[in-house]
Amino acid sequence: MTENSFKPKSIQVRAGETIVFDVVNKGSLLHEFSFAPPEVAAAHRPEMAMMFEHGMFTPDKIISLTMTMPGGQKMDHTQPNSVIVEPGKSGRIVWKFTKSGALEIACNIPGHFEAGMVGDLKVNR
Ligand SMILES: [Cu+2]
Repeated sequence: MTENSFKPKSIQVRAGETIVFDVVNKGSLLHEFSFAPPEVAAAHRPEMAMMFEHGMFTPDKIISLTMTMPGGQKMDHTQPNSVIVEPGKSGRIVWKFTKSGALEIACNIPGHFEAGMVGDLKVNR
């Protein structure tokens, strides 16, 4: 990952395969590697913006992946299908793809998806 793109931008796997994604951030800002059905990813973006507003992240640092709001509500960014990686570091996701379909790879750090930090992950049968 770098500003603001994924390489490769397209990934193909097979249903039934377990994939180890070792994701390296070669940029100078925080980036996320996540994959989900496009509508799920779209719903996640406003949550991520809220986490930024509440100081869980800065543009280049993870402050905390979980946070309790004053009202007791919990915000959490520890989903198994996403990893947020600081500049110069790497992260890992191990995932077993069970069914075929088209998923979206996205960085949901505010502004990055909009700047084109998006890709596709095709799960073939
Ligand atoms: Cu990014």
